[in-house]
Amino acid sequence: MVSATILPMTFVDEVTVHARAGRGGDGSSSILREPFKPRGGPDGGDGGDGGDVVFEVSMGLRDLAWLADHPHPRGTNGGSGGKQGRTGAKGEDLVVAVPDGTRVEDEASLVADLVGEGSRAIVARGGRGGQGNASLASGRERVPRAAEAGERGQERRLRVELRLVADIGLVGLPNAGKSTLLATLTAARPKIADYPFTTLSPNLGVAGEPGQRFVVADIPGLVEGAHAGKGLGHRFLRHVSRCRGLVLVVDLATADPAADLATVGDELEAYDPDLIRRPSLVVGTKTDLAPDADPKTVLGADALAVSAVSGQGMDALRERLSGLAQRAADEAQERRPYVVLRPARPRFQVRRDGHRFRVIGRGVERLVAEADLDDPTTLERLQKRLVREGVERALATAGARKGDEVVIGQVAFEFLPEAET
Ligand SMILES: Nc1nc2c(ncn2[C@@H]2O[C@H](COP(=O)(O)OP(=O)(O)OP(=O)(O)O)[C@@H](O)[C@H]2O)c(=O)[nH]1
Ligand SMILES: [Mg+2]
Repeated sequence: MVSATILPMTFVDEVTVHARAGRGGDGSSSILREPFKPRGGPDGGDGGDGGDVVFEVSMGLRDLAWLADHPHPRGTNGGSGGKQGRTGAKGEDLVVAVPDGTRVEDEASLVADLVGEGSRAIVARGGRGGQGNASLASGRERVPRAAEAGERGQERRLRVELRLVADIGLVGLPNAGKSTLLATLTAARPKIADYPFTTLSPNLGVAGEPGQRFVVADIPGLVEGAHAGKGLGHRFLRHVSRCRGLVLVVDLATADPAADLATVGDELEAYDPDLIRRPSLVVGTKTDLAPDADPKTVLGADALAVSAVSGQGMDALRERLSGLAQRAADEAQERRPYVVLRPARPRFQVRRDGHRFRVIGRGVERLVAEADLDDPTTLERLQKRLVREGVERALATAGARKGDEVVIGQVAFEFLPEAET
């Protein structure tokens, strides 16, 4: 018998993936031979570029579940060049739909922060196609016999995380009534129950009047120590970080609502001091259960008291919320569609290891990887190129002497500086 289990949908807001872009196609090294022509020309076409891996925001998506199930996104390889100057096909890009607010980091830095419908970034770049011998022909070398190999596609280990994008975030201790507020203010139907940590993943809802809509996020309950990982911890505090305005939700029927409010404020501040400077509003809930509590004295002069049961204070809350959303939008910096940071890097580095020197750099490694080292002409051309790139000088500066071993990519050379030969 076949038995099927339906697993509860989990909310994935963190995932590590290995993205690999497509390899560039090899260039062709074909020589045209035609009857009655003593010598044909080189007619090998270029290889096509490899496909990129691209992330693109799609508003319909809730989380990163697709990436969690497909942690090896790949671009397609480019096609090889052919005879008669035929260019290889470009590899297909893989476009992965991600939710609004997806941040991508590699080991060193932020790669992209994707906010807004259609924001996209290349997270792994396809390799360039190799040049065919037709493109490589020059005045000095009219009939090159070799063609370039295609470049490898970029391969990257990426940490992808979601930081929800919302105008207003509802924050508070577990069981304070946050989800109830979201359900009252918006069409969202979050789970509501009389125990803490009912909400295990953030819910979004749209509130406000037509033309003045704003997105409200119901964030799972915070507890004392959340900033240090307690309870559901900062997994969810990070979703607060992108809310432009905050509503601090406090249950008026607990033993000490003022202390609860202080705890929430402390947790926000400990996580990121900027959070408590955001435009905010304090809302006391369950006023039907605590008719004697005066929210102004307990929670501050600006606080509002509401009850989801009697509906008391709800109209006032709606009004205050759209004011807050407006103020928060005015104060917030313009959201950039996305940032892509590429720190400037020297084109290569020389690392010394005894008498062995390693030259590390994408461009330089590529030159070597693609050269046909058995062909003396190519080898000579490579050597000149490396000199022009400043590799020889850098090696000398690093202390390389004649006869030392120099490793570039997968190839080892003997260091024979031109100056001394
Ligand atoms: N009497 C009364 N009960 C309320 C009111 N608001 C919420 N509740 C109840 O309080 C309990 C908790 O409400 P939730 O909205 O689930 O609270 P929450 O803050 O989302 O809780 P977590 O998701 O666990 O953090 C539920 O049993 C609600 O029915 C209110 O205004 N009056
Ligand atoms: Mg809840």
